[in-house]
Amino acid sequence: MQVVYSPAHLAHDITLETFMGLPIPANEVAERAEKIRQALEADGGFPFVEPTEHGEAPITAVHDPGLVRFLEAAWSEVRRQGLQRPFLSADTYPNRQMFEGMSPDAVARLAREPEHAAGRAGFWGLDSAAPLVAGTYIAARAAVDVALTTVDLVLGGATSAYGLCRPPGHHAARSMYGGYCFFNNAAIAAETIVRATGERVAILDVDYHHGNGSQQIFWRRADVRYVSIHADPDRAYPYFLGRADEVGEGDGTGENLNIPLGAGATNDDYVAAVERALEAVLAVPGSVIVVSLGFDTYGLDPIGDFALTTDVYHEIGRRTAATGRRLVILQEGGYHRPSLGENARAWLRGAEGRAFDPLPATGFGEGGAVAG
Ligand code: Q9C
Ligand code: ZN
Repeated sequence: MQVVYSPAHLAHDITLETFMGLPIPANEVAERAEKIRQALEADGGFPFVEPTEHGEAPITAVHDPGLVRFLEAAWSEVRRQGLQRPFLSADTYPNRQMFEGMSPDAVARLAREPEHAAGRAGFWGLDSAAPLVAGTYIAARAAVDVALTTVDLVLGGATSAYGLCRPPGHHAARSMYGGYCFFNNAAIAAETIVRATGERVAILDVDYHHGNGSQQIFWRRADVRYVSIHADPDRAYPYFLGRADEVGEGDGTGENLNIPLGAGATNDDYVAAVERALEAVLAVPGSVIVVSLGFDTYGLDPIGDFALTTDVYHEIGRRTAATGRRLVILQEGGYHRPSLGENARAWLRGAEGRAFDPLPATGFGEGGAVAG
């Protein structure tokens, strides 16, 4: 299987994030993508290709141009405004209750982008967990090109291809970034496939978190079905979307399927959920599935609470490919760095119908010891 990778992600050089008001070591770091790249290179069965530039039009096909302009200028604004911070995160968010009792017209007029960079980050951002630095925009644009080049390979005849997207994308909504995501790589890919083929597309999201951005973008759409397995938002980010009763509206009614799982979900729980999800995916006509692939479902993930093991990723990849659909597989989350490479290798080999032989001496599983 071909792998699309760009070193441009290294420009999104993140070391800290904040959690509940305190700085903590960042989860979404460059080492994640490098670990996956190294493991797939060591495997030998994954030819690497560089992305080609696809421009801005596929991005504004799903995102507000205002979001693109904000992300493009955000860091130069931080500097221009003399803000002494290692990364930009918001000071104040426009909580919906701030406008309680005001008409939708009044809210549209009043809730507008302010001048201060920390207010702008609140206007466009979901949360404080998506630090933005000097190289974020260039890396986020490259991640979109990685996704779109993966689409090109599959529409060009490949059965499947993998885009090593970083930063990830599924929390980014039409007019909002957040959750380590800036542009919604999977949504941009799905929209591009719909426009190129006229077929319906299904997104299968197996990241630990609910892909609120993907759900929002296609909420009223009949042509893109969104199916997600994730931690119940009662206890996990993004908290305010991802419940089982969210089914879409208008033309999109019935096209959104959320499968929330409890803490400690096992391989068996997860495979049962995958069976349900694949049934919903196969109920849609069309030849392509976009997979939002996260490994934060892994038992040792620092921000997840599921109990999955490497073997089950091989099995899920195998079952997803056994649908007979072509797969555009795009990387989302996964934060246990020592296991990321093996988990990706297992999933992708499963999707190709190849056996999984663990690489010798990777030595993970022992308190995060990093080898290789
Ligand atoms: N203490 C993705 O997996 N909250 N995004 C983290 C950590 C944000 C995850 C809290 C999680 C975002 C793509
Ligand atoms: Zn995630």
